[in-house]
Amino acid sequence: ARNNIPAVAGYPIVGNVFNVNDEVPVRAIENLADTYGGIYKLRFFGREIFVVANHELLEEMCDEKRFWKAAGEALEKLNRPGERLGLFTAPSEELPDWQQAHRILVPAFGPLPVQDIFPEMHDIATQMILKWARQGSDFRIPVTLDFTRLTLDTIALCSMDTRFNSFYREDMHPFVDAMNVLLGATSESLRAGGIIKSMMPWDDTLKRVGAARDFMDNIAMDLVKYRRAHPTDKRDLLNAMINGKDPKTGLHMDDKLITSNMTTFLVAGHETTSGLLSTQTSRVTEMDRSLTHIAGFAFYALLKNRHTYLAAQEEVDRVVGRGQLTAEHLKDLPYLTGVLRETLRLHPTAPGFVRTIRPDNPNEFEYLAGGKYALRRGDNVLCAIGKAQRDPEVYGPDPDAFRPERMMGKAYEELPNSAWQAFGTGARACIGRGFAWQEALAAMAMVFQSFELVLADEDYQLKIKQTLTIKPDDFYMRATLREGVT
Ligand code: MNH
Repeated sequence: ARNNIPAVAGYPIVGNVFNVNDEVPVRAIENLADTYGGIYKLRFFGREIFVVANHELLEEMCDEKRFWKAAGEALEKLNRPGERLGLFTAPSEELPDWQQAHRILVPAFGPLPVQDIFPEMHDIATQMILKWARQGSDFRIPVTLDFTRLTLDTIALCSMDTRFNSFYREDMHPFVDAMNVLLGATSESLRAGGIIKSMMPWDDTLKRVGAARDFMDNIAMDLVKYRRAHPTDKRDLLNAMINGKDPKTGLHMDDKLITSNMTTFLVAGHETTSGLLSTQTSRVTEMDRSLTHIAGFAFYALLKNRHTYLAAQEEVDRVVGRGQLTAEHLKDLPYLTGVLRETLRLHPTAPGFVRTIRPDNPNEFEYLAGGKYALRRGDNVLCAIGKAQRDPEVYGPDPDAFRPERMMGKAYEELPNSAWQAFGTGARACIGRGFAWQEALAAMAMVFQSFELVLADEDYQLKIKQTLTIKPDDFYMRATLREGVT
């Protein structure tokens, strides 16, 4: 049954390296499902990786009794030998480092602590609003950059009471540059060019990545040291890690483990959320045509999107009005919530995760689709959620259309469990989900309160850039203050 899984035709030795050698590798992987179906097999230099790209099989892969997370090729590249492992890239939840950090941090990311930091999120979003207002309606807002500023400054302020002040500088905080070196090289190393380059004796990628890692770790380590020297009683993530005791072992996290999780939050906590915000805003007048495959569909989507823009604005005006946004308002924004869910359905900013047979599962083989396919212990399966979340079996005849309504109320509740997996699943699911949700909803509501938005380039087609996560590229809009906003 393992041989029933179709293999993508490739070349000797390199295998399928060139099949995914796309500007956006995950897009190439999603597109292969149109030819090979909901499960298929890729080979890179003799190493096999399975891809699951429909909802039914994804449901099985999300079964915690049979499978669990494998860090996989991309994430494992982010670890350095001998280093303490942050939550995200830890190869297994059996590792003591993962368990300790998980037990201490899950409560710190709970609903109440997240609500406590609403004022900090509001503060940073206000900086962005003021900047846009000052720049005036002719200014081309570099959307992805400004949302990167927003989410980076927010995670830095909320997690360790530090201001990166990204809205007050032209360039990005050097942390972002270092992070881009790291993520860029990681993505690159999975592509044909990168693989071949890494075989060259003069290739300095590892050295550059190492330097970038040192730089990021030093920023985080300085923050930990500073906090130890200047204790506060703030209920932020840094204090949670410094003061928190593992309920099971009674132990504190040491500085190295705190540092590596701090770096993890700074990376995981802003790339994904900024991508979410900027991609969702692109729906204002445009729809992702590169993904729909149906050229004429864009026109329909265009009209559809104008309607969703107006509906979102109407909800904000009705629920929040012109006064100051509070954390309570966020519970009463079902349409905006649907907008964010629908955005992450079409453009999951963390576009996939890897699953494998659990070590405590006694079976050597796991069978899928009632025995039709088999996976063997050690096989890695990339769950291509960007494709599975567009499965017509679940989302009907228009899975590529942007329709927030299907992500609201009863329609949303009745979706099968794994129909929407943008935050992952099981013990290794996103720890920052509530954090990201509050941040994204608040920023979106505040932008709608203050501005009328248009595309800066009327005929802009969404371009996607992938550096591990996906984000829109070259996307600019203009913002005009709405009447009565002061
Ligand atoms: Mn986040 C894991 C998506 C925001 C911190 N995150 C995951 C996973 C997905 C994910 C998917 C599971 C990956 C896997 O199975 O390999 N995360 C998102 C998205 C957003 C997001 C789409 C925003 C939108 N994440 C955040 C924020 C933070 C954060 C904000 C921190 C402040 N995420 C994490 C951490 C993990 C994770 C830490 C790893 C959890 C673990 O394995 O224990």
